[in-house]
Amino acid sequence: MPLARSLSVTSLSGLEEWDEEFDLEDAILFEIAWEVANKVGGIYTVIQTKARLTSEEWGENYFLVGPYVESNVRTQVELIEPTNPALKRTIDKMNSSGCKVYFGRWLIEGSPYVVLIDIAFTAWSLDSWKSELWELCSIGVPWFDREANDAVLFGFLTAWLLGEVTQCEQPAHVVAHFHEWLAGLGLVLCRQRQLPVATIFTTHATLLGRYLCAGNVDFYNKLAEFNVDKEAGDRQIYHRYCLERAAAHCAHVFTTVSQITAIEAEHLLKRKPDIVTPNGLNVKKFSAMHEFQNLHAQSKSRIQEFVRGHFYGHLDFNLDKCLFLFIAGRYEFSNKGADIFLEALARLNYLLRVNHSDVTVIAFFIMPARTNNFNVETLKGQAVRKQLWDTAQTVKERFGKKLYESLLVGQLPDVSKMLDKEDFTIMKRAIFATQRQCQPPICTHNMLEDSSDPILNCVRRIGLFNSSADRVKIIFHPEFLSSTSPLLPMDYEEFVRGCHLGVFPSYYEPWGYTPAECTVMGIPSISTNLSGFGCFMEEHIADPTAYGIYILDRRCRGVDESCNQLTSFLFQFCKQSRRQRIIQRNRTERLSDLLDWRYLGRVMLQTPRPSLSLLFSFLIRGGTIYYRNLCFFFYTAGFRYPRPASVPPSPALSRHSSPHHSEAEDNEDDERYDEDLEAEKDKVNIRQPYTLPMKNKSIAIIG
Ligand code: G6P
Ligand code: 1S3
Repeated sequence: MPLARSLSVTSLSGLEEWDEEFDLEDAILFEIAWEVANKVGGIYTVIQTKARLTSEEWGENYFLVGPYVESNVRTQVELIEPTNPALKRTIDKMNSSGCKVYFGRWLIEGSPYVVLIDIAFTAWSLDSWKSELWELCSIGVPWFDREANDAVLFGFLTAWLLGEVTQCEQPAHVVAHFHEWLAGLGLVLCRQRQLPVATIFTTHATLLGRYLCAGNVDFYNKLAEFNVDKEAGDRQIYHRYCLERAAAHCAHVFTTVSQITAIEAEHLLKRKPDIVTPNGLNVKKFSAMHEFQNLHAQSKSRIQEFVRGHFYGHLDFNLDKCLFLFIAGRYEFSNKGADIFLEALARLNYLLRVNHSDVTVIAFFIMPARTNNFNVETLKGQAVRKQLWDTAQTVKERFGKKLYESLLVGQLPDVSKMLDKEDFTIMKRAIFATQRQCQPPICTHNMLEDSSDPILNCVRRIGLFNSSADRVKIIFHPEFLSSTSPLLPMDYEEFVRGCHLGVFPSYYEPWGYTPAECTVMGIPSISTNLSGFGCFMEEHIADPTAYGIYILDRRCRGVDESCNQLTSFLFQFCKQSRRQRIIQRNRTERLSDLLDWRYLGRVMLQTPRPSLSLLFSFLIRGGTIYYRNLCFFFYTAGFRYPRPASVPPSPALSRHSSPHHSEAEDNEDDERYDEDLEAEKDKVNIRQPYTLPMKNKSIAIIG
């Protein structure tokens, strides 16, 4: 049994040097993660969205530590001289000992200080550090695991940095918060070297959990039964698993992002997290108040433009009756629920067809895979659309000129002569260009692994090929969105605003920022009761569905049943009228504050000089140091957002309110909906900020 695996650490060990009473003005917070100024996945969002608030709280004493990646630094970081004298000495010393450590401001909200370590520059130390790691903890990292090698370099360098900082003449009280296994070794080394650093480790997912779920395993029912060593070994991640487990056990405070991941960590990492800190967002950034409905309309029309090009020659559906659904994220086919989404789309297609629905659903899959650029057919679609637009403009100008000349001589134009032969020729040529022998493509790019790609293979199996008869169409965009794309020039936020529904039926999702982002932009979403977000919303909202937060049951139902439930959510959504969707978006957007970092259960500590042991006993009981002065996170247990006061939308009782209605829908009438809409409008215009009821105003354990 490796040594690190059996470490048992008491909550305060290593901090004997700290006074029993200390002034928090002297405390320094380091937050250490591989995703500092380096976007890989969700941890980037956590750090980036929290930075403003944490900077406000800790001011000059807050430092993020991450890897130096030149391309990121060039665009995101302003390099400056270190501001803190102890840190300046530390960086100078490290740089004169063969390291390359940079200091700067990360150009995001809050402009936090960043310490960026060039791990490649110190790669010559890798072998000796790996030997040291083996001597210390019996963790052997194989040469071929590039990510684990990076974790070793990053870990030794961060421990070196913290060691130097704490060796200054007047050492400050240092709190170091490490995120995820890639940064975890730094924490293990701090403890092993007995640095006077208070450590926090947050896991955003467990390595083993992610791997097990991606396989064909009944994960949640078997959680308590896994032979973790064997499972990690079988998947060739034993060394990574050891690093992760060692960090979790060595930390003074161990946290995770949701209750469901806390249970997973308890079984797989063998330590129960001391506290759950749900992930928030910087809601102000997304806040568009009453404007968000207009933003939806604007972005939607840009997606419609793209669709016009993509489906050229097959535009036999009404774009005004078209709903845009999407799934986005890391390409983990079954973990992120792309498998059951596709299956549900096939069932939805059947339902829409047999019910002769005039609604068309376009489902976007935004999941990055290995490609070799856009495919010709997709680019051609946008070129054809552009050409049709240009032709229409040319004919319009010629028409306008003739009309003008006719009016100048005081005559009403002879409409039959307004378009001449040449105009018709241009238009016919443009129409001929829209002829197409093939169906509109499913995938926008040339896939490198086309024949084994799970989304494409599933589409082949369910037979949804964008044919005219299908009411559900699929577009797979295997690259993250960008406003500079020649195909769909929109960034992710604009795209989300233009869609109607985000669909995230994940099987493995410790938190899940995608539905949270939809919520703050007023876009309804589907998540699951196996995702941190879904469970959080279920716990804190009396009737989530009424707010456009559909929570799929993947916990107590089999796959087929969950798939039926998802199909039913989608079908119900398709049956809503435009008016109902508008009402629902208003309700969804009202939940924004619940997801703001500011509201996620912050409580001010009223004494500026807490006793250390009390502080830590508090931390162990359920708080965590996040903010200076001291603010603590409390889990918002017990709070429930009330059911909406107005009548919940029912597809049977609706009619349109917007200028774009179809006549058929205009004819539907129901007084209750007028009232309902007015009630909703009032609530949106006079938006009342609410505060979550706090468990304690001052912390009971102090004093
Ligand atoms: C927003 C706009 C309306 C528009 C509506 C379309 O509410 O303010 O002008 O009609 O979106 O909604 P839909 O759900 O059909 O995209
Ligand atoms: C993880 O990123 P992921 O998409 O690999 O961390 C995120 C931030 O805590 C979390 O939202 C997500 O569920 C995890 O899976």
